[in-house]
Amino acid sequence: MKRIITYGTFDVLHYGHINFLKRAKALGDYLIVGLSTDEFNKIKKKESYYTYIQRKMILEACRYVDLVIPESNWEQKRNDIKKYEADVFVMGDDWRGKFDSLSDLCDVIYLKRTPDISTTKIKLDL
Ligand code: C2G
Repeated sequence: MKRIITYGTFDVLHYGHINFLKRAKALGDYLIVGLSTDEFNKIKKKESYYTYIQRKMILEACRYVDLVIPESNWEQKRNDIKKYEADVFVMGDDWRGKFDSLSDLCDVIYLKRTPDISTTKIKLDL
């Protein structure tokens, strides 16, 4: 059972997120998503349209997601990787290099971001 872990806000879930989650899941058998809490979003200076509970419900409906856990700070990743026995840590390549320090614990992979889609773009276009 190859376990994959990733983190994010995943607000107003769109096909860019789904394309990411699909490829992340394809790296193994079980995908854990650390979903940014509303409080952590404030630290990330990110306003989200949906609350954590709403974003969690939507994410749990995604066929590629097996478990959603709260992401409440920047520092929890190492403990999470150990606690959930993750074999792979994966993020979109806008984060390329930022989490290489985790490579002593698991594989660290960055996947190409899906171009021309973001929650901000959706808000502006609407
Ligand atoms: N993503 C993507 N393509 C897009 C938009 C997002 O591949 N068009 C990916 C991002 O690279 C990220 C994931 O989808 O890996 C979630 O995106 P966000 O919710 O924007 O994540 P972010 O706010 O960057 O939070 O500790 C890590 C942070 O919580 C990451």
